Amino acid sequence: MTWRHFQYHGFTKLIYFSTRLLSQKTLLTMPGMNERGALIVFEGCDKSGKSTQCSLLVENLNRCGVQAELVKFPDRTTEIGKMIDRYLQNACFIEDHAIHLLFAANRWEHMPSMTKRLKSGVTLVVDRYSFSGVAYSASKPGIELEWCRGPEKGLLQPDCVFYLTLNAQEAAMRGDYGTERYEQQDFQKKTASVFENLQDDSWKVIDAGKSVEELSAKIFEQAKDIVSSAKHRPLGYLWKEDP
Ligand code: T5A
Repeated sequence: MTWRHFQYHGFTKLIYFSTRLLSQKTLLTMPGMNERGALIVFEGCDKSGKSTQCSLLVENLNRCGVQAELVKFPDRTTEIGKMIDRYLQNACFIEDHAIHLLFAANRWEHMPSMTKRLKSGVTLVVDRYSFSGVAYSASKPGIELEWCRGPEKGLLQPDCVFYLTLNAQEAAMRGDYGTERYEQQDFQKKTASVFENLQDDSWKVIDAGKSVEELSAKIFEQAKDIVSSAKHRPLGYLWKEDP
């Protein structure tokens, strides 16, 4: 074998073994590459403890090796979100239909990033979603529930909705209740009744009057099953089949 031949074959072998090593390593470090993450939504009236439970669920899932991230609606940091924030703080007036469309637009602007993360295997824990959008707007006089669902159709379908229930009087005793636009007991009672109309088989109703620890343990147990069963199910789209 000439020096040239040796160089050629040596180089080819080097490429071959490096490629094999790399592909083995990729398989080892990326098990279940085609598995998607679960879309887990928390809903409920104001101060029912959604944000507290969302954060705890993300922590618990990450601790047991499930990659999970928090998403919150409204996202008050985007340009649309800043308008929503001013509206909620009673700093401006926005017509009822128009604010409804802004809340929905705030979700649509996150769909590409949420879809990408779910497909890459990350579980998303979402603090409020389209059901809040519909429940709060449809509680206002003159706005039809069906009209409210329109701009939400086609958003990602949650694998599960944890619905935290707490009566309006108990909620009013929590945190800084009353500082934002919708934090009034009569209005909250109306939103609770709309939430009840929106429930389907994917909803899990949780009595939010229990302690933080008791709730988070119960939710974590159920969430582990949801993450497992979502892995190979295709992503769905909200209210797409409805007339
Ligand atoms: N909205 C929202 C719409 O109209 N359309 C939409 O499309 C959307 C997405 C802002 C408003 O916007 C409306 C709905 C709302 O009115 P937001 O930003 O989610 O929505 O409002 P927040 O103020 O962030 O959230 P909430 O007021 O709903 O509170 P949470 O998240 O339910 O409750 P949390 O966890 O912050 O806890 C509240 C207090 O209770 C205590 C906590 O320590 C805290 O002080 N607490 C408990 N106390 C006793 N026992 C427990 N188990 C407790 N859990 C929490």
